[in-house]
Amino acid sequence: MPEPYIDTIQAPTLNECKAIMRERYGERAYIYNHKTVRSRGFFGLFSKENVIASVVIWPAKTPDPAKYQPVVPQKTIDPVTKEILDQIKELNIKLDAKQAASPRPLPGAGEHETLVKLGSDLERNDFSPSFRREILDHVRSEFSLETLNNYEDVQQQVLAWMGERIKLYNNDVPHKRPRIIVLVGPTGVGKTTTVCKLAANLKYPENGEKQNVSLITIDMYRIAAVKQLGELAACLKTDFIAVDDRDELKKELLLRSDSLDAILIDTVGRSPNDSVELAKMKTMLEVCGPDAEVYLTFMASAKYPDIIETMRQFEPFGYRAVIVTKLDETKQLGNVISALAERSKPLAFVTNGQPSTPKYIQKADLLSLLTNLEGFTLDRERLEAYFTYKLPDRR
Ligand SMILES: Nc1nc2c(ncn2[C@@H]2O[C@H](COP(=O)(O)OP(=O)(O)O)[C@@H](O)[C@H]2O)c(=O)[nH]1
Ligand SMILES: [Mg+2]
Repeated sequence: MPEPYIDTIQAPTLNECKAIMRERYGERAYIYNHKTVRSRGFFGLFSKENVIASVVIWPAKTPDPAKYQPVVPQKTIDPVTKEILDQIKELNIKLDAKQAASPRPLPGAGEHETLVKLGSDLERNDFSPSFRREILDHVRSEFSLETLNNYEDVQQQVLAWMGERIKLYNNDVPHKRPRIIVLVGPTGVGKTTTVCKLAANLKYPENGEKQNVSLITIDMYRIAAVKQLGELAACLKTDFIAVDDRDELKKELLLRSDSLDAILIDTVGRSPNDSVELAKMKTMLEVCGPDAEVYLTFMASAKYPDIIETMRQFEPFGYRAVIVTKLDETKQLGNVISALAERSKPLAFVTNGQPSTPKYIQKADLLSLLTNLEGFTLDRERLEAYFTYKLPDRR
């Protein structure tokens, strides 16, 4: 497939971005994503809003170099600036949460019927109020009254925007031996089962070399949990050990580090509201080192506020990506999509069945997340083409 040309345009308003886009590319271009950024002046004074629009030109057409020099993004940021930027990001997240809490108009009487229908479709799929507003605002600003009449078109564009907002975790990179894979998350979400699915995947891969793996549990409070993992480990013909303190974990990791390709750690199954417990677990897991791949695990059917709360509670573990379990139990994935998008957390795997076999775990992919949303009919071919060229850096 020929590559499209993609550009980023910055201007004080979306309309000005559109005008620049038309001037550069004529009718072949459209804005597929935009966000408003605010540059903050000293003490919050003199702040200025700018819109950054991502533009795709299809079929590809490059602008006249005499008229336009693409801006090369600055790659290196000094540590002090980075810290300030991080603080601003944090403040913005809090501000966004506040704004989300104060009602801005969702579609009501007098709005185009497409917006009303879309609003209710988003709601019944459990999208968060702030994500629903974001999507609807996007549609209001991108579609003219005339194009709004084509619901099918609006729907495909909305699915594409949703896909844009989900990051996928790319794990196909060379790993240091042994990989240490840790699953954290609330009780009952499927951590133990998922650890075994991952272990089975590494031990009996469809392609590639068979890996030598070992399982460790620090879920030592429940005899049943230890027994559960022990039995699963036996099925996998895999070494298994239960540890209950930091020194023991360190010793076991050292013992295994020369002979193994991967060590998978299943963690404690107590309430995540028990902050003392979580702090203890965090101290214990520190011995895994900075290269440990920590994944946060939660269920697809969890309510949006609970997912956000879980993400907050497990943030200190520095998890790299998320595993969403039990996709087979729900079709309403708006909660998951909203939380991942709003917290910018990449999705690594999804699971969709009780048995601890590789069949029931998959690498995350956008289309399967978006396929089953209620009321949405996904045009697979069109979106596949869209994602192939829109998300190269996230795959
Ligand atoms: N339907 C379904 N059930 C699952 C899935 N993964 C795990 N489970 C079930 O969820 C329950 C809790 O799983 P477990 O691994 O013990 O959760 P943990 O407490 O987080 O370790 C068990 O009954 C599992 O069989 C899944 O992908 N789909
Ligand atoms: Mg468990």
